[in-house]
Amino acid sequence: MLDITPSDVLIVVDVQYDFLPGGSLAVAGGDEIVPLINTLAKRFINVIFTQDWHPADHISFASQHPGKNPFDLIDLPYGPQVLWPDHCVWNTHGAELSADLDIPHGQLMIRKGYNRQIDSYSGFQEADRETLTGLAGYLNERDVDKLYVVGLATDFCVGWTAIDAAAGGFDVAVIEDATRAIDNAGSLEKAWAEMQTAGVSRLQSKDILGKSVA
Ligand code: VGL
Ligand code: ZN
Repeated sequence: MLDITPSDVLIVVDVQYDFLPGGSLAVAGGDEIVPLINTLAKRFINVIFTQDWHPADHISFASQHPGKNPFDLIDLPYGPQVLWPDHCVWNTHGAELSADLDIPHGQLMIRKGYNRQIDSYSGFQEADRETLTGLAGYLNERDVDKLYVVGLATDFCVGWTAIDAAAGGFDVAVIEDATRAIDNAGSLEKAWAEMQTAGVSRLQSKDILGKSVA
């Protein structure tokens, strides 16, 4: 069993209504992980949230590209971009974190994707791979070495956050059963392969809780 130390950080990625059943970009089973995330969070002194937070005319929305549909791939100045249904528009219900999260000790919220022209799956940097969010600086100032990542979606915001964390020199693990995936066009398998290459550990919640939590 893994020992969680007082300096370890749990990052809870994008547990927002638009990614939960009934939301505009619903991730299958997304609601199932909320109780497990609450249980895991009790083991951590340090919990950080990310929140996908887009303007209504965000460049990642298919609605902004005439003739395009959600899940189409386009080329943007910073690289390929999957187009999405409108989601997580700031100040809408869909952008709110689930009220079923019970993590009162959460200490920081990183909003991402608020620049109209650049998407941001990762909690560390935007999709241009230049614009930083400040999260690495925050963690480094706090002398954090080890990160655990949970939330939605495994193959996009969880995966990119974990890979950027590893690239930034953090020891990072994704707790697989506390994530759910979009899994579009092989994206989940690809994300796990990329995470493995980046040195991200793949854990299950029982590795931390010491028992299987159904
Ligand atoms: C996400 C697609 C678009 C995510 C965010 O949270 O994984 N996916 N925006
Ligand atoms: Zn988004």
